[in-house]
Formats: sequence, C-alpha cells, structure tokens
Amino acid sequence: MNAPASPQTIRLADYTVPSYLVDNVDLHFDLDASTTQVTSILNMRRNPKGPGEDCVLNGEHLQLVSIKLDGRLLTAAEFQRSNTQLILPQLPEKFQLEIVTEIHPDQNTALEGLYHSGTLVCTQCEAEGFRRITYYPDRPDVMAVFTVTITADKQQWPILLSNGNLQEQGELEDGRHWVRWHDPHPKPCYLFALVAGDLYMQQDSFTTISGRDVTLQIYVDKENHDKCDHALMSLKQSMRWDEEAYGREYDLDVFMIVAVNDFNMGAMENKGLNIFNAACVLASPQTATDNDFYTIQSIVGHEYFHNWSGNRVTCRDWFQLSLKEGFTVMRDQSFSADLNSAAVQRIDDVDQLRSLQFAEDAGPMAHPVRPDSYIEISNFYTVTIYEKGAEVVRMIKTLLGDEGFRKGTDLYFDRHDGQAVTTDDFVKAMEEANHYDLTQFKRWYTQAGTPVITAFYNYDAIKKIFTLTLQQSCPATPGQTEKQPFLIPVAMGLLDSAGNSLPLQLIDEAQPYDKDTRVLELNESEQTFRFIGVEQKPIVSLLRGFSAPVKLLIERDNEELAFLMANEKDSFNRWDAGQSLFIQIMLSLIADYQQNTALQLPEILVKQCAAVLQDKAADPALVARMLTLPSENYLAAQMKVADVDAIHHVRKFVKDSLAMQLKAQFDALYQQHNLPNVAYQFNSEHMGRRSLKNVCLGYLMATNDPMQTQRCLKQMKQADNMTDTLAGLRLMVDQAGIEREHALRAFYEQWQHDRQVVDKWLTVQALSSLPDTLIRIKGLMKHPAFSIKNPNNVRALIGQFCRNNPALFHAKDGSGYRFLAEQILVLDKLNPQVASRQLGAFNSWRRYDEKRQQMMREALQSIAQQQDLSSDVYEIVNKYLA
Ligand code: 0A1
Ligand code: ZN
Repeated sequence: MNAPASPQTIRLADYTVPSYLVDNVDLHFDLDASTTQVTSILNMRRNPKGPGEDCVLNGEHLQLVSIKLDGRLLTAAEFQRSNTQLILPQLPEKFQLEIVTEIHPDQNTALEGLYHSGTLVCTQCEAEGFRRITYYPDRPDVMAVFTVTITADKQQWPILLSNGNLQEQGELEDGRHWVRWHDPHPKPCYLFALVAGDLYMQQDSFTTISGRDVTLQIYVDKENHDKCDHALMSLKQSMRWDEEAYGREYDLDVFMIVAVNDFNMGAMENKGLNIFNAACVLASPQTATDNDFYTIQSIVGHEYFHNWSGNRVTCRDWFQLSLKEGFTVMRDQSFSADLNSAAVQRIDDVDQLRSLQFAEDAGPMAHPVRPDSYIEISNFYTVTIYEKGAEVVRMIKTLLGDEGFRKGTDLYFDRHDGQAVTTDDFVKAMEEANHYDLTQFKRWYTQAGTPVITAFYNYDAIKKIFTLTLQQSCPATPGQTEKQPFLIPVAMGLLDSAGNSLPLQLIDEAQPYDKDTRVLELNESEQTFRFIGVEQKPIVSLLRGFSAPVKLLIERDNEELAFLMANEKDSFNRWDAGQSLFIQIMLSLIADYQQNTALQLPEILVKQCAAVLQDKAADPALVARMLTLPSENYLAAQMKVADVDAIHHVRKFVKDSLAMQLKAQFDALYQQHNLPNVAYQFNSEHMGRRSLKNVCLGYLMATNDPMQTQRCLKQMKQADNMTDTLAGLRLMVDQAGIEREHALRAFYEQWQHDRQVVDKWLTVQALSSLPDTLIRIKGLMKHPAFSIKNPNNVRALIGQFCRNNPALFHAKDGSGYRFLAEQILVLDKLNPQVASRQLGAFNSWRRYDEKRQQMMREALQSIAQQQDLSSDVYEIVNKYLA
C-alpha cells in the first residue's frame, strides 16, 4: 500500500464521463459482528464515450480477498492497488468482475460505509461511503440495477433490509438466515443502503394516485415503539402532496424508514430505505417539542421528495449537488407551507437563511451554489448548496409563475428520468417549457456572495410619478473578485398613508397593472422604474416574501419602519420591518454603550410592541415572531467589527426594558394562551399559541420577579408536553440558584432513558448565560449521558455552545476557542465529518476585534499544525487561515 496522498483539489473543469459502466451489481453480505465479507459481482462494459482504457474502481479501508475476471482468479500482477483505488488494465468490452473484500463495521467511528450503531448495523454511502464497502466506480453518474443478498445470525439480526422489493428469504443451518432484495430502478451507489437489527416495526399502507398499494414501514429501537405515529403520518402526507403538487408517484412496493442513534446528518434518501437520525423520526408529545414535530414532518417530506428529485433524476457529479438538494429543500419548504402556516414558514426559512447562509457567503468558505472545486465533498453539504440553492429554484418559480414552473418540472422529470444530470439541464428544462431565457439568471449558480440592492426613490407630486432606482452589487468572495449583475426578481408594492395599495403602472405601459404586488426584473447594475398615476407620496415595500436572497439597503427612519410593521400587506415584510426596527435601534444603542452613554429605549419601540401585543386579530405564531429579538449572532453580522459584549449587554437591556414596561400585557397574553387543561395537539393553532405563550414567559422572567419563577416552575410541572416543559427549563437555567439545580436534576432523572430528551438537557445547559457554563460543559462531557462518538451528543453540547452561546464562546480569555480546538482534534481522529462541521463556529473569526482574532487564529493554527488531519478538517482550517 502507498503512503496516504496529501488532499487533492477536485475540479468541475476536469470532469470526464466514466470509462466503464455497471449494468447490474449483485452484492452478498456475510454479516458478522467484527468482520463482514462482501462479495460484489459487477457486470460491466466499456463506455464508448469514455476517455480511458483502465478501469479505475474506488476503495478505502478495504481488505481485498480476491478478484475474478470472467470467472478467472487474477494474480497480484494483473491489477494495481493503492489506499484509494483498484486499477484494472486491459479489459474486454464487456466482462464480469467478482470482488471479495472484508470490512470491520465495529471499528468504523466515521459513520460512513457500513457501521454499528448500538446493536444495529447500517450504512451511509452519500457522498463517497460506498467505497468503504467494496471496490466500485463510486460516482453518481454510474447507475446500476442492484440485487443484494444478506446473510446473518437470525437471533442477533432478525431484520435484514436493503433497497427495493423483497425477493426471497430463507433459513440456514447454524442459526443464520438470509434475504434477497432487488431494486429495479438503476441507481448510483450513494443510494445503496443496508440495515440489520432487532427492531420494532410499525406498518401502514398508502394507495397511490394510480391505485397501487404501497407498504409503509418504520423501524425503531423497541423502546421507541410509541413514537412512530407522527413520522408515519408525515410520510403519507408527503406521498399525497408530491402527487398533487408535482404529479409524482411512488414506484416500489414498499417504503421503509429506519431510525438510528448514530448518524452524521439528519437523514438519507436511500432508494426505498431511508435511514434517519433517530432525532428526526421519533416523536411523542411528552418527549418532542413543537419544533421537533415540525422538523420531523419536513425531513420526512424532504427525504421522500428525493425519490424523484435526486433518485429517479440524480446528479452527474458532486458539483451538481444543489440540483437535488436545492430543489428538494424548495419542495419541502412548499410542503410545510401548504400543511401549516405559509407566512410562518417563510419567516422561519428566511431567518435561517440570513443568519447562517449569509454568514457563509460572507466568510472564507463562500462558494457558489454550483461550486467549481472542492477538496472534500462532505464539506459541501452546506447552507449555500441547500438553502441558497432552494432560493434559486424559488426565484425561477417567481419568474415563471406557478403554472410555468410546473410545466418546467414536468419536462425536467420526464426528460431526465433515469439519468444523472446537471443544474444546466434543470435550467434548460425550465427555459424550454416556458420559452424564457435564463442565461443571465444562471449567474446565481456560478457566482458566490450575497448581492446587495440599494434602493433610492423620489416622488413627483405634480406629475404623480414615483421613481424607484435600484442598484445592485456583490462583494468579492474567495477566488471571485469581479461579479456580473444578477437577474433579481424584486416583488414590490406601494402603500398610501392609510396602508392601502397604490397602482403599479409603469410609465411605458398602456394599461393599469391589476395586482397589488408586482415583480420587477432587476438585471443591470442600476435600473430605474417609473410608476405613474401615484396620487400621493407612497411608502414603498420591497422584496415582498423575500423574493430574492439579497441584502436590501434602503434608508428608512424608525417611523417608516413602524408604519410598515403595522400596515404592510405582506406578512413577511411586516415581520421584516419589525426586525429592521429592532436592529436599527439596537445598533444605535450599541454605539451609545461603546461611548459610555446611558442607554434609553426609544418610545416608538415600546409603542410598536404594545400594538403587536394588543392585536387581537393577529395569528399568535406571527405575534410570537414579531416579538422575538434578532439573535446576538445576527446583530454581530450587522456590525463592521462585532462587539460581543456590547451586543450581549444591549440585547439584554432591550429585552429587560420591554419586559418591565409591558409586563401587564405580557402577563395577559400569557394567561390567554396558557391552556393547562387542554391536551396537547400538534396543529398550527395550538403550536402558535404555545410559541406566543412561551415568548411572553421569556419576557416575564426577564422582570426578575420571583412570582414569575414560580409560574415558570408551575408550567414545567403541569405541562403534558415537552414544548412547555423545555421552554420552562431553558428559562430556569439562566437563573443561578437552587431552583435551577433542582429543575435540571429532576428533568434528568425523569428523562435519562430517552436519548432525544437527554440531548435537550445537554443543550439547555450549553446555552446558559451563567459564567460557569464552559466548566459545566466540561463536566457534562464526563457524564454517562455523553459520548464524544455520538454526533447528536456532540452537536447538542459542544456545537450548541460554540454556535449559539456567543457571549461565552467568545469569552475574553479565549477559553471557548481553546476548548473548541481541542475537541476538533479529538473528533478528527474519530469522525472527520463531525469534526469539520464543528469548525464552522470559527467561520466569522475575522469579524471580531483584534485580540479575539488573534486568539482564534492561534486556535486555528493549533489545528492546522496537526499531522495527519483528515481531508475534511484540512480543507476547512486551511481555507479559514488563507
Ligand atoms: N442527502 C441527504 C444528506 C446527507 C448527506 C450526507 C450524509 O452522510 C454523510 C447523510 C445525509 C439529505 O439531503 O437529506
Ligand atoms: Zn436532501
């Protein structure tokens, strides 16, 4: 074997079609607790369009037992092998390879390939995990029909699953049994899956639109038998929705979901056999919050929707990842919007995008939705590929309209069914189905960075003309200094002083425009739009529904923001105006704080919040979001140099002041929405009421009134659901004292048997604002509830502290930074994907003051200097330091 190669950069420009194709593959797994033997029979042929003579198969961490070519055993002289490849020269046009390898799933802590999770054995192959199972052309454009035979001890592993339909099964001597699965749909190997375990199964069925019966099964650890209903219901909702919204039907006899406790991501869309992080499947009102219920519904949808957007039509290469991920996120967002509140869904999606993706786009890892190079593809499962990718597809829908978009997706699915394609193919289908030129639009796929739109306006009271000038620019990002203008859909409207819509007729149009919102197409660096017949000076509302993933700069005073917050028709923009008002005021208070000026909360903010609190007609979920202050991280992103301490102080000041001044209103609303005698239900109305009630409780606790602590404890005690219990506990952990310790202990004692709840217990402690938080975290890492090998534990404790507790992670003494660097080095040896994700907490390190930058640089350097870093951590740490 050769020495490990230093990490190489892979480039889109170097893409070539595969030299050999696999028509079908027969896999045999002989499962054993420590050594599993894999026999792979590949029927292959030369690709007439392929570039090379040699057949190159990928393989890592494999012990090769034997290779046969058309039945003849090959000698070592007849192939070449390295740590990563098996190369076979001089092959016939068509041939059969039989490769036997041995693997050790019990030693696999990276959780890629075949691995143990508790007593279960399962796989994770996306993106490049299949090469840890057997030698194979591990690239998504090689699609084959898979038949999988699994042999295993029956008592240990009574359930043996793989993709497709169950074909045959039987008993063997010595207590073993076997099953054979066949998947008739050709697929890339990243969609291969296998599960062996002793699991509880909950079954249901679904009749597709054309009348075919599909068996639905959810497999979970036996103790979780009562937590499958919600995922099963979500699956049926997803199947129906994809038929109705996209005309897509399911295509196998069975659809299975398996919950596993050790999983690097949320879930995986393996054909017919989705494997889920248990946290994204299991739910009961007592153990899962509203947010968990909501997320489970959307992830079940997401994975199911991949059956078409990802599996039937897949990616040609990993640079096209957003082809399936951006589109599928956009689909799951629409699904959630249709099933719940569309307004709340949009607000939450945009909030997420702006806090996480905008930061990525402004940092050292900024990359286009279709990147042109990577070192480690696992590092590119990013918010840019997923969330910005979804915004890009959403903009296409905005430009083409609902019907045009559906025509485009129909053409895309029909034209490319069974193929591995590119984002260009997706856009071409949209263009051809609509006779619409998206050439300029495609810059969204190739240019990184968040565009900035600056808006200027002017009203001519004599001519009744409103002139709107929009300028666009995009900051430089690594490797891209110059940017070309984007095509940006700007949904907008004009309001009169009473909040009514004004006409939107442009100067060169003969007819009045018949809607209250119109989509302007901004495609130059600067463009001017003139609206005629505007009877009074309007207030302009821009980017309704957040019609493009851009930053909007428009000068508005607090009064104008307050007006929009109260009167704007578009609920997203109403919320956004409120957030802008908070930010504008908080940034000005931060400046006061930095100059040692006494802080004073502007009256207008109190007045606006009071109005929101008193709006009887408003949806409680929207009210809850209107009253939620922008996060410390988001405020930091709005400053040239993020001042951690000033942000923390000012945010607390604003919250405490609002709480004191509006205590009676918060109290009244809390009581109105607190329904201790109504049993838990997961629906929009109840969820909205709980979220508003708990926002009110948060403010009430900020008054430091001991009565409110009692109320909080009472809520925890009375609650029949985790939403209310956890909301209470979160508030309690910020208050030092015996009550806090008691609440934490009681919670653990009650829930120690439940992994998902224990992770919540770890998270509330990681997010505490008390000064000894890091010390406690270090103690918790020694607690039996924590294992550094479990990604959910790591994310719940270390990840939450480093990402969502900025005041303490950025502690002046650098303790947070040193802690993270140490953990990354430990994790990198165990699980490189988890290690490199945790590095993300350093993404914005250059935006802090000099002293903090210096300490973060040292932490990053201490990682970079380490020998034998994984390619995952190597890539990120070096890009951060570049
Ligand atoms: N395709 C999955 C995401 C995923 C990616 C990589 C994984 O393992 C390292 C696991 C899942 C999705 O979009 O849901
Ligand atoms: Zn996905």
